[in-house]
Amino acid sequence: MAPLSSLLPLLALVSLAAAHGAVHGIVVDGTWYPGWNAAMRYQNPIPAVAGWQADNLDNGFVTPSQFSSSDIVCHKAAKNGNAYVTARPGSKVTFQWNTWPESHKGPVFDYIASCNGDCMTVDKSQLLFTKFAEGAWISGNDPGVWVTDDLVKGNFSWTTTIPSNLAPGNYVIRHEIIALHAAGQSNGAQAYPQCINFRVEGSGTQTLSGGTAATSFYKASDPGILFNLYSKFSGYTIPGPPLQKNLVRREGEREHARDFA
Ligand SMILES: [Cu+2]
Repeated sequence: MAPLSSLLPLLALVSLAAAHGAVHGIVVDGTWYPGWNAAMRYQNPIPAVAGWQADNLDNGFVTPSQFSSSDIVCHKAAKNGNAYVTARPGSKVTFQWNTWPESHKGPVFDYIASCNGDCMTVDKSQLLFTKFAEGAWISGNDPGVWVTDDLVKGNFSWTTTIPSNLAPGNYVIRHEIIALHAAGQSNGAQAYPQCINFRVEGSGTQTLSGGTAATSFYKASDPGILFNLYSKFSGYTIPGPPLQKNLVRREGEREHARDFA
């Protein structure tokens, strides 16, 4: 039996990983697909799942000093997922986190990029992302009510919709929470990106154009990144590229944050 002293660091790692959370499942129109969880890297062979592999067993987040590094794309040292989630334009997609601490308030985003081929082999530095859903501050201050509170209340889940006329093809959806509980100090925000391979079927006609490399999304000095949650604020500037409403909004569709409430 191993001495207790040699087990303690391992226990600390496990509790940190559990405290932060990861997308351990994706539900599309009622069908469950496994996401990535860090324990899978110890399995042989590593299971083929649509969630991208990431080294997020340690502290579990990407800091602002790494926002221009490849780690911001799909989390730390991410490697392509080896399977696909199947969806259609208009599919309801739920990202199921295994847990999320209530203290980790902040914005939640969904971005999508075409793989222009196979997402299992695409070079992540070539992915150009379009933001198609977002939510952030809802009301109050110090710290106020945020969409992450709804995520926690909703059994750690976040539901979004595949763009309603999206052309068939292979896509990476990058779902992300940025936790702001320590963001009042420089380099204190915590990004938790999670990438998932999607195969979109159907007969949509809208292709993605433009898009932004994830390494250009955020700067450490952005007002929504360097932000004191524990102050008397009256608004919040959502970081990152603009939401592409033309991609996702059908006439009369409500804003995501309210949909989610
Ligand atoms: Cu944490």
